Amino acid sequence: MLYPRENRARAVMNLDGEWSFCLDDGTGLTRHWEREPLKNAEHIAVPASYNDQKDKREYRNHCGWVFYQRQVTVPAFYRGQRLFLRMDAVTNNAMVWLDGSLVCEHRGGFLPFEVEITDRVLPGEAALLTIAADNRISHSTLPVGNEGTTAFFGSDNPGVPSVEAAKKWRGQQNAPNFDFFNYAGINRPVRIYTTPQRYIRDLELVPGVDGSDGLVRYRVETGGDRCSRQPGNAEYGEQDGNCETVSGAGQTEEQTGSIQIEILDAQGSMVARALGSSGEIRIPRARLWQPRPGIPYLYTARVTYGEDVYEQTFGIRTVEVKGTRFLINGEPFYFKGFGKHEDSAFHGRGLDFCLNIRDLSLLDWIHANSFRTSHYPYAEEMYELCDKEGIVIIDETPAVGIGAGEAVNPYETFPLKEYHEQVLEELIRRDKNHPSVVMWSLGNEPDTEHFPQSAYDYWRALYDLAHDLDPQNRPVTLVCCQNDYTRDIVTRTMDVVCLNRYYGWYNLSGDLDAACYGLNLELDFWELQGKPVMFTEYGADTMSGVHMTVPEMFSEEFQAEYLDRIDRELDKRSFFIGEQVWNFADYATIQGCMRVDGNRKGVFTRDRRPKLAAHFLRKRWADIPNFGYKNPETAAD
Ligand code: E8X
Repeated sequence: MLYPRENRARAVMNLDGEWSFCLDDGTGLTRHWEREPLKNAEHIAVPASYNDQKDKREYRNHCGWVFYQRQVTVPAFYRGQRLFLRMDAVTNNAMVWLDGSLVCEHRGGFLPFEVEITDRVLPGEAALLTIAADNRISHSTLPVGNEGTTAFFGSDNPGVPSVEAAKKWRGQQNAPNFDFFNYAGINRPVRIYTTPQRYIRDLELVPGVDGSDGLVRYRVETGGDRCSRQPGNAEYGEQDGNCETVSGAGQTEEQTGSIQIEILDAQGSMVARALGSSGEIRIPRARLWQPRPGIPYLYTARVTYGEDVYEQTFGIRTVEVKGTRFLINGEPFYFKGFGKHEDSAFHGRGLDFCLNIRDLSLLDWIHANSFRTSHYPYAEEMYELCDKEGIVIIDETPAVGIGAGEAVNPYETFPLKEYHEQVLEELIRRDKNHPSVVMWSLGNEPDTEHFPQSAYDYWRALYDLAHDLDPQNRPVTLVCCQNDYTRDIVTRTMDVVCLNRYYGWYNLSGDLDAACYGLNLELDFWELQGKPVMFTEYGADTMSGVHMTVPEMFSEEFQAEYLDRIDRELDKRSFFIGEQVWNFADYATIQGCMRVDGNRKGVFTRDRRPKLAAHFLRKRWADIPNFGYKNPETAAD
């Protein structure tokens, strides 16, 4: 799916700003709130989660639908163009109406969806746009919610629902089976964009290297097999019969001949070109996309098709797992970075450009080279920034929290598979061209221990699907929870073994000697598997401002010492290819007796001030190069 971009053939109308807003009282859908201006509406900012915008418990803890509304007038001079309405993310499920009629629905809160509305709006006249968002989570959603219990941190009264929630929401309640606040609403931009009648629908770019040349395989998908019938725009309706059928498959020679692709270098000079809907382009003496501090060199593919044009930046770089190494451009890469969240004061999970810039600046400051989009796909703008700044991304689906205790086999009990396939497909379709994305994560910390064979069958099928779907065939992983790793038969089959481990925090709490001992027992096990292994999480909750001379848990000194001690063990293992600390910054989560105003494992505070550990990591990572940190000769391949 292409990101909306304006150019000489396309316009983009951004619908962000202040919208009208109502929490559903349970009657919104049956009473058709979408048909009229919302009554007793409040003002709300888009994009942003609604939860923290008002000082009301009902906003923070709402469970169910909410309604957003605004008038939209597409300019009269857009007449004759196709119009698409695109929502980048509505969390978790969405319904969208124009003037009271449903134009689309979408399941899933972290990926874009769009609908052609050429026939639904009259350019020059106002239309009423209503978007409803449902934040409910359950064992059949991704991320996963618990049902029939009170909270993530376990019910001390099994079977007893939270009284307040039960009363207020007719027995419904949201009980995340994950450790971040279930921020909801229109979290990312809403836009209308235009295209000519025959248009470029998608573009796939697969970079490769041949000696000093770059080789780019490409495929263009087009749309516009019928001219749209636009109200008040009869001339377009009448042209129906003259439109050629042009779409991805089954294109004629003559039609594909009208597709042109030019490759521009970073200065905008054309360095190669080709005709046709697919093919291979050679770029002589290509410059590679390299992670920072290397140069993340970007080319632009400019596709033209009839009147339409679309430009997509891309990088020439290769990614491959070989033995126990993770190779970028053929060289063994070492991951230094974090698991992150989209999380900030007031905005919740809403797109915040300034914060993204700031976060990348901090990654630069601390000499990190990568992060994981824990625990859901992030806003597209972030990937674009990372493409430009040379930050490496492990791109994760929203599959966090699959598991329901040792008594229930989640893979046989809950209908997740199809939905999981859908999000994986949408994720790869959206992010396939980003050079920054070097690996897919199918999910975070599922139960792989209690029902090992079911887990294997479930995750291996997704692993195969991800490889099939990705034109670049990037490595695929599944992020594994601290568990009895000897029982887990799926993690060891992934391209990279990604471990979340808390020796010295959740287990062997505070005892770093014992923690290192336990960690080494486990590392001995992984050494035998012959795979590259990395930490995608390890960390310690830390209250900024708490200092100790003899470091104990929750102090800044403890967090720094914990990282130092664990890192020294990791350094001894040549198959260990990376360290991503949990978490980049403190963030909001569900309240509970293990959380003091959120999860405090941030190396930065929520307002991005460094804790002591940030200075430690900055020093450590300054001395760790992107490539060749571990002696490749000693790798077990
Ligand atoms: C934590 C992290 C959590 O925030 C993250 O979303 C997933 C958790 C640790 C699980 N991983 O709690 O801070 C640890 C289980 C240890 C037995």
